[in-house]
Amino acid sequence: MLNRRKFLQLSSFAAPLLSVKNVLTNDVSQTKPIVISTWDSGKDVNTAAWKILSTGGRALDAVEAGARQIEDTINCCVGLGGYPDRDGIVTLDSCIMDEKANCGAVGGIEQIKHAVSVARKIMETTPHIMLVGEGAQQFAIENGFKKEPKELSPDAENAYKGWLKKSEYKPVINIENHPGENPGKDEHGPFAPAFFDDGSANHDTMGLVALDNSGNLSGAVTTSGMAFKIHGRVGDSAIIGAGIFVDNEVGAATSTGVGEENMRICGTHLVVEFMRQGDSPEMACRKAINRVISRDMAKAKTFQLAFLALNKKGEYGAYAIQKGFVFCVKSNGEEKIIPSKYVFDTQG
Ligand code: SD4
Repeated sequence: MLNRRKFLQLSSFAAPLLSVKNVLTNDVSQTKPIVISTWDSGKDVNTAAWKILSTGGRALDAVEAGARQIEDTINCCVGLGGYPDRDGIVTLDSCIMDEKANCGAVGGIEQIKHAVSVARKIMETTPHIMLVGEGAQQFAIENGFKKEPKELSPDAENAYKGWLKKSEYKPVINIENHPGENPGKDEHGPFAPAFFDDGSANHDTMGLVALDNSGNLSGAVTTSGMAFKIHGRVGDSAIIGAGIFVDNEVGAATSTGVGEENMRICGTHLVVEFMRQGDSPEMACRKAINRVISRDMAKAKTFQLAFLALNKKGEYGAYAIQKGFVFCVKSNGEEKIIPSKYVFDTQG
């Protein structure tokens, strides 16, 4: 018979195997609290969110703290250090949603660092959900947010100068190459840079969703949006149901990639609805990706779009159109960067 000591020895032997299984299937059950976030920069974002989740805090506070962490990072691809629009102006989109379907969003806001906190302020203190442009900035300043200088970060400045030579709006397929973990071309070094030398941009969005100890879900997303976009363009990261969606009975989802392609299908809402019908988070993301691809396969090969989802049990999963999307997970049992499953390997 298996005594307790033997069982513990066996389980500690089995733990690494179980965690390999989890990487392969992304299947963990009854895990809370937990936070998952887009791209490898999600690792530090998760750490910020975890400070709140691990001490019994609210998922809403955790996702805001995570988004603020990356908005604070200087010279980063998300936030005011990100790439500007075609007129050389950085504009941010963000949205946030809690377990009661309260939500707030901000689109095309300039010179305010913490777009996610403006979105939360809109959610908590106004009868509205979204403010955009000058009105959003005015609201932020009235509510004590500091107006930041207009200048571009050094990286963004260089990229913009490079881009101006041709001034063509041609988003690159956003990927990250992790040697060993994510086999493929590593010509951009151990981690693909956010921005390539010719002025083209990689990824610029942080989306995260969390489940707290009380079993409540929340999500937030923040971005400088597609580089060199037309001034005034607002992307999916400001749209509830596209950038994020939360249904506390079911699950939550977030997205990154070409926002227009996500907005066409209200992607994160769709992912949550698939989970409601019984799909696992990964299958729900896969079905939303299929919805996009089935409309125009040839076009889908030319852009990146990825979904990341978490259900009420703390199970998570992701799916991307292109190889190269990674996401980060943090819970009591795991802290990982996981390469997402994908449909096409056009970069390989
Ligand atoms: C947008 N979805 O503005 C964002 C861009 C993005 O990684 O996710 N980039 O369309």
